[in-house]
Amino acid sequence: MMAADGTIRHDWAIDEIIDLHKLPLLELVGRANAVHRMRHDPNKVQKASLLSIKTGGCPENCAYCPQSAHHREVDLTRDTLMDPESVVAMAATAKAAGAERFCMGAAWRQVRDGREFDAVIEMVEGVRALGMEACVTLGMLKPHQAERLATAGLTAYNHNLDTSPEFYGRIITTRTYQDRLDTLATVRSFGIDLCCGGIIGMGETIRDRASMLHVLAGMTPHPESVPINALVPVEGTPLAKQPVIDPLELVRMVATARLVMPASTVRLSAGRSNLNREAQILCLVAGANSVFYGDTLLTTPNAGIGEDAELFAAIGELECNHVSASAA
Ligand code: SAM
Ligand code: DTB
Ligand code: SF4
Repeated sequence: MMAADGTIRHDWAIDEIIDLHKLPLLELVGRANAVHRMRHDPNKVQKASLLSIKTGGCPENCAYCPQSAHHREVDLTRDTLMDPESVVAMAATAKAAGAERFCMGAAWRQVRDGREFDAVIEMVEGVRALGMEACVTLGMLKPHQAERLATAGLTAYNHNLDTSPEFYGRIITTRTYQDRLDTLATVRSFGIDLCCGGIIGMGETIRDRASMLHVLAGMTPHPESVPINALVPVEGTPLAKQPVIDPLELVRMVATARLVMPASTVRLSAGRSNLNREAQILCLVAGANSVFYGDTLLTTPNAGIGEDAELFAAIGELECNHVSASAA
């Protein structure tokens, strides 16, 4: 069993990760917190704001996703790509409310060259000009597209593995795990940071969770950013009836991610609205150091800004700019 020494390793075995994950909870959280403190400011929680710049109608069939065109029963209004000016204005509002990072998501299978991609480039440039970090998630990318994003100053590209290679085929069949890995390698080759994580609570086993962490921790370097989402079951998706997970499962997943990727930013992502203040704080103690901030994620409700003001006040961040805005 490894000591909690914060060493960066890329050779974790799945069984080693499982052993960490099943440690007694207090031991696991204690070790994760020790590693966290070696590598990060324990009082700093980065606020990232999320905006759906193009909603719904996606050709992929991800079983969890309300934006897939395959799930016709979902109550969601499709929307075309937003215009860059409004997006950058929303980023400015989010910044005024305390967000340091602005993440823009498009329900695309892949990027296509043309007017829409040009508009996304403009959004990235605009967000960077505000002095914020910019992240986009646009589906699969070709090298020349990654290059354009890098030139526009993109900080990070979000592209999740979602689950283990073994469980993946139960969740998505319109693209392969290898497609995901190929896009990640393309992004990386242009010097853009990777934001890559997954979802728990889709019916996968603990071994699947460890196996996903094994793939992430096997990357050199580790993804700079690792979002850990808890499934938000959405009516009309194939996973609608999946029970909401126990918050302590999220605590274990965050802690294990922190132990195997000591220097990465671990983002407590979707599912936070099902966690009370204390459970969220436990996740932060266990090594999460970022949250999505604002009333909505992409299409589903997030923890509210008011509740987050209480959360940040409780952990001692007394200056929480309380600005009410949909993109904040
Ligand atoms: N189409 C792009 C893609 O899949 O890469 C970007 C958008 S997609 C909505 C971004 C991520 O959101 C997914 O990879 C998934 O991890 C997460 N996500 C989507 N729906 C979710 C849900 N209902 N619960 C939790 N996470 C979800
Ligand atoms: C990530 O891992 N989680 C965020 C962000 N990356 C793009 C998205 C969560 C989406 C939750 C479902 C929704 O609101 O549509
Ligand atoms: Fe499309 Fe992304 Fe949703 Fe999958 S997760 S259906 S690729 S928007």
